[in-house]
Amino acid sequence: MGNNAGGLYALTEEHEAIRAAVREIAEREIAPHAAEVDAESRYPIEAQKALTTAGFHATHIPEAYGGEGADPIATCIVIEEVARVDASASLIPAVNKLGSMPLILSGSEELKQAVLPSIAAGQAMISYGLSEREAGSDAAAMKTRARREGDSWVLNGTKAWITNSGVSSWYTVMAVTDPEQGAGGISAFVVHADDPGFAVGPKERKMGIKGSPTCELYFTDCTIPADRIIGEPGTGFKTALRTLDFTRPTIGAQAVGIAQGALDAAVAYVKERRQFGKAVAEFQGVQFMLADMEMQIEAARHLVYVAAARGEVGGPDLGRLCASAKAFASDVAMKVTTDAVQLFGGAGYTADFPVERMMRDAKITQIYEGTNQIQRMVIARSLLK
Ligand code: COS
Repeated sequence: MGNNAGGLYALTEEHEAIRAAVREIAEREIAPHAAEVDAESRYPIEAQKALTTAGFHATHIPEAYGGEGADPIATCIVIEEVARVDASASLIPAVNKLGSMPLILSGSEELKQAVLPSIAAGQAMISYGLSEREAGSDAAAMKTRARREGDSWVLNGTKAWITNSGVSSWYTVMAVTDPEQGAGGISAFVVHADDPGFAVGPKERKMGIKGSPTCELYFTDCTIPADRIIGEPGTGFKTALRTLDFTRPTIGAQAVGIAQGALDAAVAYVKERRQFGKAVAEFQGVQFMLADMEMQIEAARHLVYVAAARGEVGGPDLGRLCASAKAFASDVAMKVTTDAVQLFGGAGYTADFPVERMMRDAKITQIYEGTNQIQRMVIARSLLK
């Protein structure tokens, strides 16, 4: 629980040291490739190597499984600082957390020992398979099935929009084991890319986060050992939603990072750009825009850290707080990146500057890990219950 007793938070010297270390790596080894990664829709392999070498690829994994055991705020800071230069690359630590949280929260000790050390060591990554084409916001409407056969589970179906698919070795997959039970008939499993009957589809062509592959997963009599189930049969949907309570703040952190990157670029640009005989930074209208961007980012950052810290102690308002952090920060990222493009004028609309990429990347943070409409539903349900 450390510094976050009661769910309150304070940033420590260690947090600031982590921020400085990640920023240095991000600027030196990730930022120089970000435009090319986006233009070519290629995986940011340089970022993966740099983050893995420095131990920033999956900081949340507990020490018992060879990880850093970093607190949730530290993990948010890592994601934030990587997203500040390249949102696609920030999905390496973010999706490693998303894919492994079901296991950390609900898996057997044996399964944790079988999977988590490879992720902590940077030998493998893990993705999260909940959504299907016809089961996005209504996640419990999934059709992928898993049936028990002797010492195995056999999976059939298709998962959609799976982040980092193809580059991950492990996949947490939610599937229906008892169709009579609705959400209570869904179970969670860990599938390995080499398991028979598992395949990854072609890459989606996307608006943003182009460096992070998004594909379908195909299960055709995909056969896995019986002990790859996470928790008891029928607990998978709850595990999947509980996971999101721990990872929606990390998407908030990604959004804060994207927004900060756009503000930093805009501040530098308006000091250089001259019109009407002076730097555009000297116009009060521009200054007010910058001030609004700064206020929103700082507010989002603190809400994200509060929500992340609350995960360590739980409480009835955890889901509401995490939904608030994700929705607020991602709305801020969309607004701030759009304003950054505006401050760059015509130049901002071209790929010569990073702000148009940041604006495209920001959009997904309002959609994935639950649309912001779903976040507002979660918040309102919690208020009204
Ligand atoms: N933690 C643990 N359990 C939870 C939970 C949470 N945060 N939220 C809900 N549950 C439980 C409920 O208590 C319920 O169990 P009981 O029937 O035993 O009470 C069960 O899970 C089903 O919950 P609910 O009835 O609320 O499910 P709905 O089908 O109404 O769905 C929403 C709830 C819409 C909030 C959920 O489907 C959701 O978050 N959808 C978005 C999915 C998403 O984020 N997709 C992105 C994928 S990751 S890129």
